[in-house]
Amino acid sequence: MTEAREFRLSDALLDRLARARSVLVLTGAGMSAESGIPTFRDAQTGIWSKFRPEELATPEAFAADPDRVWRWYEARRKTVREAQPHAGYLALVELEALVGELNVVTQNVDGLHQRAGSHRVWELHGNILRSKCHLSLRPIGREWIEESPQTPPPSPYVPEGLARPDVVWFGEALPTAAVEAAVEAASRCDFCFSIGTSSLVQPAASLPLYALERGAPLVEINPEHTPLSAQADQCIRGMASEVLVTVVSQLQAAKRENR
Ligand code: BJW
Repeated sequence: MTEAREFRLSDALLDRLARARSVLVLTGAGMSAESGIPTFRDAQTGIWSKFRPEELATPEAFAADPDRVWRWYEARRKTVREAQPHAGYLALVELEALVGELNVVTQNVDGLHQRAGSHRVWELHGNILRSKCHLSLRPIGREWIEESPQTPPPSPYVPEGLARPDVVWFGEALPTAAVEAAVEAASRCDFCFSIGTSSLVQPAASLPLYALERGAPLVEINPEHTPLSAQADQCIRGMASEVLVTVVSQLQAAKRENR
């Protein structure tokens, strides 16, 4: 494994990427950090440096104090609505045109990959801008939410139901279609990037292992060491935006040379 001092892919890995027919990109909160959305576990700025996860991101927390949890998510929704995808997101859109197929599997709930223009995006932990009934789990439209004076707004479907964010809390099952697509993409890929994730939360953290089992090279982009680092073929210790712009430029140059 190589710990790159600069933000470039090694020549051997660049060659594998240039020949890849299916690329998997797994992203976590670090991908959105440079767009101004706090990560979860970073010591100084992470959301959970101020709150304990079990107080806010669990069904039990919502049952105990729905108003508190709803208000916390309202504040985070505001941040997400104001955020813009950074250059790394745009680099991933460019990457789509350079490889056979690109699947972006994200743990993020902010929708920035889709807003940047990536086409094949699988959201493992839902989307913070959507809401659903906490009992029937049926989707609730933004208009209903905005017109309600209550926090949380009541469910339009079930008398005792409340609106809750359409995200996946600890102990909850991930959306089946997204998990199936993600496992399938990981098992099929011939190159894998893990970007800006602590690689701690399951089942997302296991996806790169499926890629490794298949023999795909794994590149981690993260300024910090993670439990996945030891298994990566290369760890690029930089910020997602700068590294992705560099890697995609490298690939574009390599493709021009081979024309
Ligand atoms: C940069 C950067 C820059 C900074 N550039 N990098 C197996 C073993 C043990 C436990 C479990 C297991 N299987 C399941 C569990 C339990 C649990 C779990 O994994 N717990 C672990 C903590 C141990 N998992 C679950 O409960 C999951 N559900 C489940 O498995 O259900 C099973 C089931 C089946 C059938 C029926 C019922 C149940 C659900 C997990 C849900 C996670 N939800 C959250 C909240 C989402 C909503 C919200 O936003 O509020 O998802 S928790 C939080 O963690 C969020 C994230 O998506 C997720 C991952 O965080 P991430 O992305 O890794 O962020 P950080 O902050 O941790 O790391 C950021 C990284 O970026 C750092 O490394 C930085 O260095 C780096 N970075 N700036 C690049 N500029």
